[in-house]
Amino acid sequence: MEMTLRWYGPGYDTVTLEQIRQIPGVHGVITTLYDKQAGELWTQEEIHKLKTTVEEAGLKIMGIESVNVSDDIKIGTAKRDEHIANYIKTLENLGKEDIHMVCYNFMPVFDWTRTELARVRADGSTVLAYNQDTVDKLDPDHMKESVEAMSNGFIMPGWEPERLDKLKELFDKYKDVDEKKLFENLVYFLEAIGPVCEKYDIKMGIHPDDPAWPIFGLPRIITGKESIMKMLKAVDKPYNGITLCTGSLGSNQHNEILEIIEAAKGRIPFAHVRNLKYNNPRDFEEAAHLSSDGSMDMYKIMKKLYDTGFDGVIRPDHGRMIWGEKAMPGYGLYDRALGAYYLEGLWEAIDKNAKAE
Ligand SMILES: [Mn+2]
Repeated sequence: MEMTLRWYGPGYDTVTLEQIRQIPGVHGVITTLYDKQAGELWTQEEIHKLKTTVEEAGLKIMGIESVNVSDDIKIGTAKRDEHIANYIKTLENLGKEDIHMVCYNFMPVFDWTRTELARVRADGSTVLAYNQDTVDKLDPDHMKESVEAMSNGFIMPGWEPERLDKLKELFDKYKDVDEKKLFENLVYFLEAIGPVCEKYDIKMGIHPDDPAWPIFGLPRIITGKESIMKMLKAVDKPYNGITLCTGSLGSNQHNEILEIIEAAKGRIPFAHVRNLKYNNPRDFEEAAHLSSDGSMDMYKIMKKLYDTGFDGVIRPDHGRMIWGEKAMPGYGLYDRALGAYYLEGLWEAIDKNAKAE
């Protein structure tokens, strides 16, 4: 298990590499070239520069989150092969720079969706929250304005202004893409990148859909155990894995995270471990990582990862905003550092117990 923190890169993150380096046990980051558009090529020089920046701060790049997959690939337009060729070349360049884990998602149009970016909890912290009634009332045609009003000038990954500008057009392009078509396009993509992943030993971890059900009439294909196993079996190779995101999978209360870890063992190169609190079946908010602060049992999740031989990269996920910090919602330093430290404590206890038996 390698504990890391997500870092958005120079100019995009309020958290510095020097700060991350001082979190005990964290020796690496998960990062990205944040200004790259999906479908664009990442040159080896650009990757090398990012790597040098991280290494000069005494840290290592443990994986990329994300190399985004373009909507053209997801929809299967005439441009998809050109974008896949860029993706393959990007993977090759990452492999040459000794980077071996890549997270991506296959969600149409949007990345993760929340309806509030700063809901105030009883302790005065603020968190990301989701309310289905609010989503049902949102008009996708006015999503850009809604998102801008919610995010206080911060840009959520997947919700970049240039994408939101084209929202209506994008929705139209997806109108003939149902779950079956989207899944076929995922398999097409995975088969195409297979040779380069195998050549450079790159593990791909698809991020589950968040929330884990269809929204705005768009299809969702990575929502729970059944769909994950279908995806893993469709391209049954070690390079084709998942990012085990407990918060995203846990957004659907019917998902049994422990069963998913068991079923997908050996195919989990990356884990996002965080908690959330359910207020009712249509409303959840993010919580501190501590089990008792939310609805999930972090001990059991870490234990199951340990027992199934998880040896991948892990990171705490969205944190609360605490202690007056101003940062990208979900991505401040303080609460994520607490989360990392807590998860490391659980892991140490589990490991020592196992070895004492
Ligand atoms: Mn996640």
